[in-house]
Amino acid sequence: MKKFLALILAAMMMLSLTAALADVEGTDYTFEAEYTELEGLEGLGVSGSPTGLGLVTENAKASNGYFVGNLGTASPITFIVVSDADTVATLKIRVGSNILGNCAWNPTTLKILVNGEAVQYEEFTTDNGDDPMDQNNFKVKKIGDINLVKGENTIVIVAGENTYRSNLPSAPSIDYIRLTTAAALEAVESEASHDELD
Ligand SMILES: [Ca+2]
Repeated sequence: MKKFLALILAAMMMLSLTAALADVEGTDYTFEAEYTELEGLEGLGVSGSPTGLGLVTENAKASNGYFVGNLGTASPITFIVVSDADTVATLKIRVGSNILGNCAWNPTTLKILVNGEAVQYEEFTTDNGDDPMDQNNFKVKKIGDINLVKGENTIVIVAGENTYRSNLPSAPSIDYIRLTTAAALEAVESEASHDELD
């Protein structure tokens, strides 16, 4: 009987593993970083430290025309996403180099937290690219599948342990996050950001 149960358990584990490896099907939801609540955040600039909406920069190659950048440990970007069900979603982020040169981002150098839990993801890199007029060189990076709960969820992206900006921890510039899921999602966005940018 024990052996039988063990077999059932093994089969179930394999099934759930298969499910985890398959791409999540559903709708793509894009949430712009510039619409998150930026008030009270302190950034990390080349000269001086931008704060709040000062973290937003206009850029023709950014989705919605803006991105947030010059981020440090005191400027976590927090996306608040309301889901109509407990669900799994594939998380992608569109990030730029923030003119930091070649940087490697991984769960140590860049923390991504979903409902307070650090997401383990494969390292990705950003670089300034070849175009001197576009030193952000935005790219979409797949982070992986995350669990969302019914109701409010927080997805935080914040500088981890690194020395990428003048020996201080920084982060890539962030254009947006994209979630693909079967659930219906809605973002809670900053009125101040909408008032300023729309
Ligand atoms: Ca954007």
